[in-house]
Amino acid sequence: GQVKTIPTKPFSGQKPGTSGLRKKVKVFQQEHYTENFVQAIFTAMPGGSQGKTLVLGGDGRYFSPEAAQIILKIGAANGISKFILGQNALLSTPAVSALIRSLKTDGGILLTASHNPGGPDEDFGIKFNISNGGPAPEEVTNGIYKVTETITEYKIAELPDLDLSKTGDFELGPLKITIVDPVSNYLSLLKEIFDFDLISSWLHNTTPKPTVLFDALNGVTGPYGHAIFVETLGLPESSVQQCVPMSDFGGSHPDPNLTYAHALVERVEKENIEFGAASDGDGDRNMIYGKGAFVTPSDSVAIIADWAEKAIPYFKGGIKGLARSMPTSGAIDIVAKAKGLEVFEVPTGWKFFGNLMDAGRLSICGEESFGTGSDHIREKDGVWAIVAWMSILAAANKEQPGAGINDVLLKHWKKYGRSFFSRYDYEGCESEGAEAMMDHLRKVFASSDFAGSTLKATSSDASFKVASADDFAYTDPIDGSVSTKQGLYIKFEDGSRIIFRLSGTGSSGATVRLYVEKYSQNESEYGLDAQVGLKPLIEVALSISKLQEYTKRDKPNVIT
Ligand code: VG1
Ligand code: CO
Repeated sequence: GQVKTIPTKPFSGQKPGTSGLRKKVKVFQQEHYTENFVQAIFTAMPGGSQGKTLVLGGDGRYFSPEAAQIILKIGAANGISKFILGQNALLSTPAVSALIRSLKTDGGILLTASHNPGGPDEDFGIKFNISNGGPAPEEVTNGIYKVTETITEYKIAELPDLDLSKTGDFELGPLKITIVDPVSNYLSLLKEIFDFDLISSWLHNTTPKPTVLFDALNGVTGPYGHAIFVETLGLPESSVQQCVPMSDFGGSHPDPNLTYAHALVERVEKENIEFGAASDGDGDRNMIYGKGAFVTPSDSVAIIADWAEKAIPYFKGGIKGLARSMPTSGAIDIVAKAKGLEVFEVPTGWKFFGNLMDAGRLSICGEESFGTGSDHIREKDGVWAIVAWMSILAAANKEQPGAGINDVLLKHWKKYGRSFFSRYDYEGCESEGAEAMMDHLRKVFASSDFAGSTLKATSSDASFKVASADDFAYTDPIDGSVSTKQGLYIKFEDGSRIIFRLSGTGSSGATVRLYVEKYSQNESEYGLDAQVGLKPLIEVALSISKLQEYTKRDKPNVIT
């Protein structure tokens, strides 16, 4: 194909956020918009694009096939030599990471806006991952952004569209193309990590048999879930639902939490299902939910870390270290302490875990936002977390026949104490008001008498003494890079915390996230609803931030 150079002008705002560039489909469909960003990736990728091999795939959302064709043509014009694609451009985010690593490619391009809704009027996204399989670090994403600010032309090869529907090896102009089944490489990785016989024997040899429900929320993990739960573990078809990937996720929000995964929650409660789980649009998030039992993501990663050596063959040789994102509760810190392991606190976003894993200092980590994973790949991994939980239940049943999710939770809290945690999301706020609220908090923090002051709840006489308050900054212990302004936190003397952040994954407006955490070692509190225990802290957070005044919102859209 002949290479054409097309003149273009920069678009503002092509700055990758917490996880890639996410905008409305209509924004990506503007003439040259997608092309500019794709060209910027090839221009800014480490070591240049010449002769490189990349994995390409995504969650199958609307505009993915069109974007894939554009990437192939611009890639060909920029000297990329080979693309490995998932069939129909489908690959879960963890599967892309696994393919990059097992085929030792130079990186990958992911077509996803994760848990954001899809369709002609919803979101699309493009993310670049580097050769370790993880999201590009800030240095690279800042480089991409810089190119988009001054771009004057892009190169594109005149090639026919590639038929994405057939697997096999192909040639497209100068490009070598391999189209793979999206599931098989990932499935064999999971089979190396977990003891599927152990899980199977728990599922089939326990009386009464535990029931399972996996919900892919019409996202990309449907085929992965079917291959694992039905084909590998021999569960009935009724144990998976919404497992056909849809370009608009069936019109719903493919985010596995109590609000958006209500179809799962309802069936689990109605049918007394022992083990329920869901993942998000691109498959990197997970929710664990059994009858009457919800596992907070902060507890989930702590419990996986606690059981890993016992229940998961991959960790038999020992755990290197643990980590969490800053807003995630400290439950995992307590497990680390008990096991004598290093634990790291990094900013929000999976890209911050990669260096620690590459350096051999991190095995298991998680985020409060339903993200859990390990160093088997460099992305969080929803299906991995779900199979990890089944492994824990299988192992727990050997010690205590009939043990369910709640038994595992209670045992954990009795041993380590319980971190009550909740996040309030105020979606669709005006950016100006949200920024003003953050500025207001920075001013409050800056006053010399803030540390040491006492903040009072509004509906009770509870009060909290401020130990410290700051804007979270992180220095990467491996490469020394510094990331500032990663969220405003107040730590209180009793160990409780309040955190404010603005989301970096939205496609328009601002989302304010408020996180609250309180640690308890009082057994009589373990059964409490988190919202009850956290009420005084939430009141303190709302009054100190003047959130209602700045955002004009009296309620969050989502509470997790
Ligand atoms: C959110 C979560 C963050 C997560 C990110 C990407 O970011 O809070 O923990 O890493 O989404 O997850 P933000 O900036 O909106 O708070 V995914 O599944 O969207 O790739
Ligand atoms: Co996701």
